[in-house]
Amino acid sequence: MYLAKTENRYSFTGFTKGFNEALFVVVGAPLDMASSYRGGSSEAPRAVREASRSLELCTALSNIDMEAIGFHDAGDIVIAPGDIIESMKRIESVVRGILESGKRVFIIGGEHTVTLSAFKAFSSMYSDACLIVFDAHADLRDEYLGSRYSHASVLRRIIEEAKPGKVVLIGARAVSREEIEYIKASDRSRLEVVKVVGRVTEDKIKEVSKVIEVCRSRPKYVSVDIDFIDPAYAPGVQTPEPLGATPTEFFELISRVVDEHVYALDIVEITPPYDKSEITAFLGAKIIIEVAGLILKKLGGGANCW
Ligand SMILES: [Mn+2]
Repeated sequence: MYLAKTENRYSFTGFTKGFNEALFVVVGAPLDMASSYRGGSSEAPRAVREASRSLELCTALSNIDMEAIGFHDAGDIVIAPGDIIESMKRIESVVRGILESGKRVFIIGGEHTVTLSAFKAFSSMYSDACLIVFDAHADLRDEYLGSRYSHASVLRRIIEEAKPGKVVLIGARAVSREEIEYIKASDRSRLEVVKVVGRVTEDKIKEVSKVIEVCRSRPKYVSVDIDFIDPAYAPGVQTPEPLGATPTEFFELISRVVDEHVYALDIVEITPPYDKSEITAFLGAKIIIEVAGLILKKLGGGANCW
């Protein structure tokens, strides 16, 4: 069969499963319009797919054979050049379509603004939803550089417009006074922040587990702004911020967060033009594969590798 010798090098992991058979769907959202510093995140879906083809598919954290499970790669959402509002509507409608088909969706951004659109689709289906965000920043400004749809305002817009049941922000090592005031004035049952600066200690892992407890049986959307991880390990980001976690520490934390109720995950702000040696793209691809394995393990499905 000649097909065994061909591959789609632009699909996630290199071989794509049919939409109907797949539980996991990968989609690119190359929105790169409202960033304040350096651009290039629209290149991330391509870079992450390329990196994914060189990773093994036996997961490290859950010992699941993801090669046997597979992903459907839905391609990239078509962005309307220069029109952020229309582009955001398209992201929302594509993500809603995937979720309504009963799939788990992995969204490769794009800048963090992608999360606003994708989470709107999510919360319209799951009113009680928990949004778990890993981010060096708080993204809670009312506006930034005159824009209300800036990546620096995305969490604030999500809270106002999509009304999540609960937001847990993990990270927030680089915040402004305005954002600290906003956090202090917020209802803790709606917005909780676990500040992570530097090394992730055992106590910090316990704190995250405790805060996440209220979301245990609720539908969860996990948003990973890759700048949560230290720029030494994730240099290809829009706004690098020192004193981040190592990838090992990040995987410790996310493995406490992910369970069978995670229906969507996005990875945002990967910026390939600044990604020396493709370090950040590989990390992004690894996160998707590992989280899929963790979900499957909790669902009691999938075959073990070892
Ligand atoms: Mn962010």
